Amino acid sequence: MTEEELRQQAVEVLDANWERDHTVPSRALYPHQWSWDSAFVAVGMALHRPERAWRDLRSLFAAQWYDGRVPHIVFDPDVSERDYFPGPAFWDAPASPGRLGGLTTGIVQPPVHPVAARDIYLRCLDRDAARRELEWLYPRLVKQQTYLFEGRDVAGDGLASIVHPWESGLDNSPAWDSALAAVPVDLSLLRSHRRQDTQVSVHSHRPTDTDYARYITIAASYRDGGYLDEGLLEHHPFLVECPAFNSILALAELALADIAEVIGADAAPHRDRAEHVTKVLVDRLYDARTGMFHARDVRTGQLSAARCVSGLIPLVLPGLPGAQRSSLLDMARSAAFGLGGEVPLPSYDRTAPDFDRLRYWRGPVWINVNWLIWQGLRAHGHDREAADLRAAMLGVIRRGGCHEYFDPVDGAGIGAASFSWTAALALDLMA
Ligand code: 9YW
Repeated sequence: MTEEELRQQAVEVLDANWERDHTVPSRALYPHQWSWDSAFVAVGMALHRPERAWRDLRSLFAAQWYDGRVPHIVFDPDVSERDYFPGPAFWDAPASPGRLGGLTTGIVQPPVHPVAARDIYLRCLDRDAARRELEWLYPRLVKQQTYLFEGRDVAGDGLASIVHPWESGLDNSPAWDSALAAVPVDLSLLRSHRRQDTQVSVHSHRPTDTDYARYITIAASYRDGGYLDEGLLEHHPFLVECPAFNSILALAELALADIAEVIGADAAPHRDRAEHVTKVLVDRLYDARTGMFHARDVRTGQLSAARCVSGLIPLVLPGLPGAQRSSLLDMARSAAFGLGGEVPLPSYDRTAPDFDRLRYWRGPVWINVNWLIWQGLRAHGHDREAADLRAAMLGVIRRGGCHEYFDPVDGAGIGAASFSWTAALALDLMA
């Protein structure tokens, strides 16, 4: 497939996944609006349909909660409760402002949106119209950051905690295994609520029933506490500081600084916060013994031993100190992740005994995290390796199509076939 044919295919995927005012990640598997998916999608959609890119972000932020959190899913009221589990009835979220009348989850995802907003702006020819979009979004983006910095600083160290593996966007990553082990498994929860993902996708690719039962227990605990963040340390069963989530939190501040300059707001506090988070990330989540970053279980204070792609994402930060930058590059180039090879980086250490080439975030290649690493390589001036990674990403997409994820051994496309962020980021890579 030529680049032109891939571009055409990617545009068709995005057009087919557009629904009224947002893009669904995949028609079959994910029929609602997902938070960080909308941001990645907007980056690529800005190239051919900027008005839809803005609309997607606007519809997501129209469902923002009063406390600033942006829900990880905004449910489409026209989709049956049976088509995705857990749906709105399970989440039972309090009414929030927004056209969907409060049909949302109560958890969040990484705040990629400021990066998307800045990128759409830079791509828009009508700068005045684009500036008006930024003026509408900016206070909402800031409110989301404030929620994460204040409501979610559970450990009081300046990093945001996630309260559920779904909040990371990397659902069943081995990074959560040690923290999840303390969560009781009640498989009867899956008998009373039928999993929908395993009806439309291959079971051996998806999180196990044990993991899923734990996800439901954790979500129910947060819901039953009224989605309040006070006192989480005393009663919530899962609290983790994720290096990818916090890197994106800092990256968001850098994008907000750029946006602030465009609309005449003060950029300096955003740059200061980005610098501070970068420093705390290094102090708290970097392990000199492995030379990479690891998730911290806030309940025990322990760093996870697992070497996951999330531990390389701090590379996206231009202010990462030289020592960490070079050790992350060494790890990325090592046999564990294989930067420079024909296939992009896997989600988990290829040399680990429990590396699983098919199961979701326990091995497969995902384009969005590789795209972040690609940004990092460019930010640090590693242009040749950035070009190699770009070629590897486009190579698997050209051979396999716009799949949800790819086999890290032979590069075959697996998961949902017409997946929005793969299509959108392919467009961005070819821009
Ligand atoms: C789920 C929609 C979401 C992504 C996540 C990915 C998966 C499963 O699909 O989550 O049920 O939410 O892990 O990153 O946002 O594409």
